Amino acid sequence: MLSIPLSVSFFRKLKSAICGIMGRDGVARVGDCDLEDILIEADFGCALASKIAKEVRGADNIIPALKAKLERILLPLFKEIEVDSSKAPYVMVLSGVNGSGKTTTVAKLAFLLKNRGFSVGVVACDTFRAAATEQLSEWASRIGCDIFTAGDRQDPASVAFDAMRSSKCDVLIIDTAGRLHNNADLMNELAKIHRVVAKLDPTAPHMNILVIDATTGQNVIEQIKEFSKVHQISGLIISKMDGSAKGGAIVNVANEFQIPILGVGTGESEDRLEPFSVDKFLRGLVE
Ligand SMILES: Nc1nc2c(ncn2[C@@H]2O[C@H](COP(=O)(O)OP(=O)(O)O)[C@@H](O)[C@H]2O)c(=O)[nH]1
Ligand SMILES: [Mg+2]
Repeated sequence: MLSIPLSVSFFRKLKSAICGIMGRDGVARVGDCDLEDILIEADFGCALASKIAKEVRGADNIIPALKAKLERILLPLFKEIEVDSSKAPYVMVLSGVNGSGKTTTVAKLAFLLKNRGFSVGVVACDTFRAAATEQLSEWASRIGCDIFTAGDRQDPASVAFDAMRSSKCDVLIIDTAGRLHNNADLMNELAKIHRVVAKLDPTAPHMNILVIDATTGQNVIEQIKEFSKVHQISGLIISKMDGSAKGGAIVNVANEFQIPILGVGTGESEDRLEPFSVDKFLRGLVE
């Protein structure tokens, strides 16, 4: 099945906004302010919008100049998901705010890595909502991977600990809660999962993946800052790129944090995780 081109509609809109203010000769020579406004509206954030507007000023044609600029920001951040099998179990922890797509992304990663020949277990550490374990169990039976769930009143960190101790899997993918009573609870719980996992393997968790929802806009910056306080983020997976992706916010994130983008979610099923492709991402700008 052909995947929906990432962010095409977003960049098409951006392009038509720029074309709307270009000269009669068809060449997009726009003033700093015009372009800056358009970029701010497209969620690039004020500072980056202003920087890009200044840098592409005077270009013979704004569209290719803008594309080249965005490529320079985004290209270094592409990274493949890799598993170091000498670490078995290689532990991945997925975090993110409620509804960002963590549980779905756990399933997508399990599917991807199972297809690469790894034995995979998923760990239901979102014990905050009963439905969350059920959701992950359904995914596990659909994909055909192991699942580790909580016993009665077991806390999330001990679920992770038990999973690590008993698993014979090459990879363990830990699903976490996105909302607790307050933000401090959520961050403490994540930190505790990290601590107990490290008790069994000081190098674990081997990968901390933050799942961000592409439709979120500028709030993504705040989310990254918050989660970075708990652990170093190894990479981002951007979910819901098939929706009305706020392309500008992703460029802003890339520019501000230099965190690798490990993949993008382009749908709800397990096979909808793709490597981040800058070409695809920017396609709407040039088509
Ligand atoms: N269209 C689309 N929907 C997604 C994607 N990833 C997750 N979702 C949907 O977003 C909703 C929340 O996902 P979930 O994994 O439960 O989020 P969590 O609360 O972070 O665990 C669900 O309805 C998912 O089907 C994606 O890449 N594309
Ligand atoms: Mg969930």
